[in-house]
Amino acid sequence: MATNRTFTMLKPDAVEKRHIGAILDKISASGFRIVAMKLTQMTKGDAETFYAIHNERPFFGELVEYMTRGPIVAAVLEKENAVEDFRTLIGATNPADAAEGTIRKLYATSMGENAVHGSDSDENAAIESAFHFSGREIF
Ligand code: RTP
Ligand code: MG
Repeated sequence: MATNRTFTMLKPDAVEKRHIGAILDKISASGFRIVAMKLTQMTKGDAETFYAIHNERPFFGELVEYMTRGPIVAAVLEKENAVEDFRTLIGATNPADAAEGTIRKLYATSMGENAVHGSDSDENAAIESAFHFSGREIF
C-alpha cells in the first residue's frame, strides 16, 4: 500500500481540555509521522471556506462558531493508507457511535464538539494541507 498524507486539526474543545499531548501520543503510537504542525486559530472566513461543503446544513453557523472560538492544532500526517487509517483511528463523527479506543470515543464531547478532524479523501487532504501550510512548512 502506498504511503500518503492526511490532514488533521485538534479542534478548540480538545485544546481547551488540554488533550493535545494525549491525542498526539495516540497518533504517533498508531504509526503516523507528523510532517507539519502548528497551533493556530481560524478566522470566521477561514472556517466558512474550510467547511464550505456544509454551508447549507443547519449546523453550519454552530460549526463556524465552534471552530473559531480558540486555537487549534493543525497537522499533516504521513503513513501507508493515511486517509482511511486516520478516519478509523478518530472514529465516527458522533462519539456515541465511535468505536472503543478511538480518539473521538476517548476525547469528544458530542457530535458538534468532536475533538478532531480527519480528511475524507487524498484530494481533500492535499487541499486542506495547502490551506494551512506553505510548502516549506511540510517536511
Ligand atoms: P470532520 O470533517 O471535522 O473530520 O468531521 P466528519 O467528516 O466526521 O463529519 P462531517 O460530516 O464532515 O461534519 C463536519 C463537522 O461538523 C460538525 N457537525 N455537527 N450538529 C450536527 O449535527 C453536526 N454534524 C456535523 C462536527 O464537528 C463535524 O465533525
Ligand atoms: Mg468531514
